[in-house]
Amino acid sequence: MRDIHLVPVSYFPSENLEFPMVANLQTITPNQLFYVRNHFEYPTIDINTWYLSIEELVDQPIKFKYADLKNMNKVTLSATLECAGNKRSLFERKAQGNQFKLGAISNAIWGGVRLKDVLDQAGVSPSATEIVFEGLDYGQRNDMDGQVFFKRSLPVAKALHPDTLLAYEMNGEPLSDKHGFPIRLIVPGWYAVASVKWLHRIRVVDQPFKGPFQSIDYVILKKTNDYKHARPLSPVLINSTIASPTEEQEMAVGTNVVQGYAWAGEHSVTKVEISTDGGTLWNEANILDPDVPYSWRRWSFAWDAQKPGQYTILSKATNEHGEVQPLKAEWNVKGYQNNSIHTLNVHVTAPNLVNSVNNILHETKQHEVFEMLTLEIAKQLLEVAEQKARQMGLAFDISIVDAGANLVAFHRMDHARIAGIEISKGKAWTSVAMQMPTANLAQSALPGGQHYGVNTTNQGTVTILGGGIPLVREGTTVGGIGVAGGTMEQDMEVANAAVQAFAAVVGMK
Ligand SMILES: Nc1nc2c(c(=O)[nH]1)N[C@H]1C(S)=C(S)[C@@H](COP(=O)(O)O)O[C@H]1N2
Ligand SMILES: [Mo]
Repeated sequence: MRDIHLVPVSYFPSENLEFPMVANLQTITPNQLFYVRNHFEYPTIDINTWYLSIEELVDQPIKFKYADLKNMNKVTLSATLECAGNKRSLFERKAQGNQFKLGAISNAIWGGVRLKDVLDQAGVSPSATEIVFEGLDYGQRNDMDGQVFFKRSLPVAKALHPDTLLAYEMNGEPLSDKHGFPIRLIVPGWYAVASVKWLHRIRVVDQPFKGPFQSIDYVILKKTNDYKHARPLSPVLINSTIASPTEEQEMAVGTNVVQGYAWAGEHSVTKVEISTDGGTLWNEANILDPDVPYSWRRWSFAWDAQKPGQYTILSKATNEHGEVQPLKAEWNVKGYQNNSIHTLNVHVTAPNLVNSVNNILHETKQHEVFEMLTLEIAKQLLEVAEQKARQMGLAFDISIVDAGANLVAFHRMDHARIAGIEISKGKAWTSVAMQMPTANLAQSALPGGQHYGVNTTNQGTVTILGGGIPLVREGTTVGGIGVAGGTMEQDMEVANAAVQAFAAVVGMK
């Protein structure tokens, strides 16, 4: 099963999904929202016959069953995994590969055993230089013949580091099939390609490993095919991302929260600075999380936007050695390690319906806000809308529609005089929402109806339908207020009253 909130990047030949960053400012990424990056189809694994073998330059080759590993000394640690291709699509000059935006990154607490403890049982030969990790997933590459397995190596020192783990747990749950069940390697602070999933064999060797995922991919190439000068990539660079607002978002004059994440690989984030004037003046953001090794830290900055206009917002992180994100990361053929200062444009306007909805969508605790849009609250909002309609002397046919009936509700909205409050936790909408971009969704769900405006943000989307306001996140309606019965302006006014009430109920401005 794929969580409907994950953002699809590609499905074939392998599944690649981004973490829906806009909607979730959380230190620990819930398992079902953790990004997914695969090179091949998922392997099928029978845990009864599976084992992990340690081979080659060791005193004693060993095979570990799942239970053997679970009986060893357990360690847990928090580590952010970032794909080296995260933000590839942000390079101005297009680079080859999956066009990841901001969400090929997530953070979890990993539980398992130290790789060192396992290797010590086998006894690593003093002549060893590298350890090779082999996954059970395989497939074809267009630059090679036959089937290729996913394999990577680590230098002995990083492999024996006490924080390098063989993980069987992710946030307290057994590792899921998509994230490497039964065992994956976790190499904290290094680009996540090192953290081999579906681990099966570990080989201790004394020669540099040259597999394609080590020497063709995941190397920094300045010129196409210039493998002579290729540099491997390993430790994660200092970086930060503005999770909200999003590119081209409309915001209201007044105080707006700018917030996001910063991370530093094997180092610590010590400072995050925000500019709202294109990079002239910088303000220090509040770092919201403690400094936990290998883990991203959320940050937040209250921006007082005094005048309407277009603004360029930037975020810049610094580590304990004073290393700072560059304004522009060095372009490379395969589009890796883009740690440019994150830059985006927003539009500040007088307060209106769109930006008040945006404010709700982009508050810190947004995921909780959606949880708060219960049937009870919907009833309250409906009352507010009814009251407003009465004040305006308009007759609205108002009804509450529950989550199971969303589709019906939308089809009914092309009729005049129907009002509904949409409360969907996703399920009822899945099939339709996954197949259509949000703008189309609005139109096709309203046969013959108009939609008054569409404001598409980077990952979250707010769509204003004819007289209605479904709040749409990652193409999925999660709640909203539909009003119809008057002119467009009248419908909007009624709906706006309910939006403001919603903001008040959930304790926001
Ligand atoms: N066996 C195997 N391990 C793998 C990969 C893979 O395709 N196969 N992808 C790597 C890459 S490039 C990344 S970014 C991470 C993604 O881990 P996730 O899917 O748990 O987020 O797994 C790494 N480990
Ligand atoms: Mo990756």
